[in-house]
Amino acid sequence: MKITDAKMMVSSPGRNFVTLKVSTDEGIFGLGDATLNGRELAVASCLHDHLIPCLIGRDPFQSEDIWQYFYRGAYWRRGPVTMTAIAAIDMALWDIKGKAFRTPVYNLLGGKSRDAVLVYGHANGRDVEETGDEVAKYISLGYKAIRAQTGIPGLPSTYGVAKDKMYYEPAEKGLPPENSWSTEKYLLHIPKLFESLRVKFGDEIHLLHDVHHRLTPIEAARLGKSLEPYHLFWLEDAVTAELQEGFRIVRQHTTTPLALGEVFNSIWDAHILITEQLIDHIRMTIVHSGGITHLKKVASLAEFYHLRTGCHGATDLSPVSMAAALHFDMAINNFGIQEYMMHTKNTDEVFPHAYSFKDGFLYPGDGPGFGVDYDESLAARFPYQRAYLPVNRKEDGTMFNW
Ligand code: EZ4
Ligand code: CO
Repeated sequence: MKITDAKMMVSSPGRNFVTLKVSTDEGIFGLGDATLNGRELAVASCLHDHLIPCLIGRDPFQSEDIWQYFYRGAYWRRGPVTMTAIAAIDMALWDIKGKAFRTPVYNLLGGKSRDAVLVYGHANGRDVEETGDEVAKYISLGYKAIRAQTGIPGLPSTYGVAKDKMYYEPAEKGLPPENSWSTEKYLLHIPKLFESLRVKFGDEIHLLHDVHHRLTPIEAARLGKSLEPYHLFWLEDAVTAELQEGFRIVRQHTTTPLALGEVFNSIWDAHILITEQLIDHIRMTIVHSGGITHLKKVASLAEFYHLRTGCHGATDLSPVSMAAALHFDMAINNFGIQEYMMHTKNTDEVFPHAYSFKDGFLYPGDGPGFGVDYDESLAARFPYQRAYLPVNRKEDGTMFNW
């Protein structure tokens, strides 16, 4: 089989998505997601201007060699733009292979290791009361695991508190919006949220929380300790992780399970975290970490160090990414949990897909490949719209992490 064409398509059915379609001389095509929130066109150019010309004519079954060609074969390695572009190609190749063998991709990765994929949903509110109401809503929808975020008294905006409750979308059209932040106010408030949720909903429901890279190691240690009575499933992205060694400090002080890595692009962002067992869940995801080919190696290394996965799965990951993650989640032994945010109706219509939600679990479907399609003529009705994630400042105006 030969790759005859590869087309990079940008559309905005509710939000911006970059989608790669790789076609072959046997009429089979594969899809890959290349969406990098707020930097969509950089990945589109990387694919269109630099990688696609080197892809035409290759054998799509040689996904390992093609991966190595674009990673090892390049002098300039890693980084989110490059690794997302490589991931899109890699995804499309696995999709082609599944279709060629008429089997779901999970069968090519070792077959089903479980019946279904445990997911967590997103409850958020302006205050503790409203977040509690949202948690109740997710429980009634069948969710067994729920991430809870809340507004912080005295701050005009907080990460994770959405305008539209069902479709959380942090990117905004136009130039980047500005949020404001106070570590002191945050640290005082968050334990009150989880105390209230445990009183209302008991011990069984899995609760998660995302700090979104806002604390220093010792502050994260304090938060982790103060949340221990409420036994979180995980505390996510407590500290920015350019300095992996920083997690030694967090780890020494708290037994709250730690999750990290939605912004990581390769094993070289996580090798110390994994081999020193500094975290419990690795959140690297297929689209931003070099595709299935790289992530299965990361998950295998993590398996030997008692880590489980927890792939990123926000709305800026297209249904192609979501499906790829589900096939991966089904197949590996050390799967932990999968993040899941519902896409809007427009997104679902542009990307018809086989996966479905029932009682807190996602099912990938048993069709060939990933089971996702892309309606090009419908997508053409939703052109790209410039949009950015917010930036964040401390209350005195100092630039901070978003
Ligand atoms: O901010 O996907 O856990 N989920 C998250 C997301 C991220 C967005 C960034 O593009 O942290 O809400
Ligand atoms: Co996150």
